[in-house]
Amino acid sequence: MKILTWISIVTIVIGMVASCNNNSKITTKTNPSNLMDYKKTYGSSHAILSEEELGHETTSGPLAYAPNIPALTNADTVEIRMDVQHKKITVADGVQFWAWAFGDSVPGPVIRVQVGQIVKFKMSNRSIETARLSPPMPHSIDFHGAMVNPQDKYQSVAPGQTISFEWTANYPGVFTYHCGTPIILEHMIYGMVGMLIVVPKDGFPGKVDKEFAIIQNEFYLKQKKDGSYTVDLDAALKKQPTYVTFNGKYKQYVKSPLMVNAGDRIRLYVCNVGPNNPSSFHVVGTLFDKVWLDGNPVNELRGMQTVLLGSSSSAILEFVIPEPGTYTFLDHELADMELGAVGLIIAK
Ligand SMILES: [Cu+2]
Repeated sequence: MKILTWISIVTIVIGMVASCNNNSKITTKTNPSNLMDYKKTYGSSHAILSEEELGHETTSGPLAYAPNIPALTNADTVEIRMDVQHKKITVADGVQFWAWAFGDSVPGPVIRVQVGQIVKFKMSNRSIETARLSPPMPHSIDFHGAMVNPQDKYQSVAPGQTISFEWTANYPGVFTYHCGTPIILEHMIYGMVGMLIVVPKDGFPGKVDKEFAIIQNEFYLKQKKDGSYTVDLDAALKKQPTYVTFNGKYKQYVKSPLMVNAGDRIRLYVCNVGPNNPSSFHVVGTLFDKVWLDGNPVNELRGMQTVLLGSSSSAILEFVIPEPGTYTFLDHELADMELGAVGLIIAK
């Protein structure tokens, strides 16, 4: 009996050790936290404010206009310029207003950099150029994807001034950027919002057939006596948007759907820049095979129907278009759909 008992104990212990070894091997290989096991860079030199003469160029660097995704720059340092302008933009048919814009669009351009890259950012406040039509205004930029002293890098820039600062991309993901000058809500509903994509060092895992960037934002507008439109801060304080749009225009992808092929694996970079309300992002007729919350592959969920994105939250969504047809993507908070947060994907 004693010998048998000892044999069983020894067998169990060996089994446990073996299984521990197995587990630790498996853990080492697949533990997603290893994706985060790399050097991060904190802090950088002070931002510089200058009276630099404004050139004609309003943007430069790895930028594109959603739904397009910009190409990556393959260098340790990436230079990005994105000036602030006041310009008239169209939100829906017959609805235009004087927006405050990063670059020359609302939302601002999609920026794409890679983990480890140093971003050398420069922004001129060119609101003074249209002073007769839209009063000059201080502006700033707040990158949710950066780790810096906000009082320094995100300080307000007077009309006619230029700010330069740098930061290092530490975390992969999809991040909001916005103007942080008070009243922040007002600056954001005037259009100062955008999306930054930070690609992991080895790229996002897996291959897809098509990629699109979708930025959801709210517009709060009121019509003036002369028929033109302007921002309605009271409506924004009540969180009652006039329009909720994908990439800045009311139902634009109903008129001009995103075109794909049946069987395609699609990757959407979705960012709800708000500024007030959540988005319940959904695609009719498929399920999200993978969801990376905030766009970080470590935060993976599978088989999701709807992804809840709070204001300034994001996700990368991967799904297969199962067969030819028309697939509606929408904010399933259905009032938002009626206000414009809806589009179509057509699969041939
Ligand atoms: Cu601003």
